[in-house]
Amino acid sequence: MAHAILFEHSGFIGAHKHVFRDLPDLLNPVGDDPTLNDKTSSIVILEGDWEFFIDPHYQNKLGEGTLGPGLYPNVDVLGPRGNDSITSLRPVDSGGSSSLLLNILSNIKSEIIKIEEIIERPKHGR
Ligand SMILES: [Ca+2]
Repeated sequence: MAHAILFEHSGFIGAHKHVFRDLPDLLNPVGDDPTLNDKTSSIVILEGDWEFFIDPHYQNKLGEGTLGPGLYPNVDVLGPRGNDSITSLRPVDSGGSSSLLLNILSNIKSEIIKIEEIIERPKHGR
């Protein structure tokens, strides 16, 4: 499960908020409190690759690419506009499906190697 924690101040200090899924609008969260809108100054990512945005509904992306698991004591990593500006965020779908795909590809590869060995065997016998 994707898991990020937003902190109000740099160095993982102040109010914080656990996020487990797409959060389209920190200012108007459904059934939640809006206190961390435009306030995030440090981030812990426990699982998943996340994207962060200045505006609601994933508009105006911060930084390049995604942030993966790690401790980010300030949000410089999201670029000069990153501090106190996050209003939406989401995990990029990578975890489950791609590792499943990699497992399938790995299994296919090992089957191909077995088949190649079977095909090669008679040649060596001649
Ligand atoms: Ca802050």
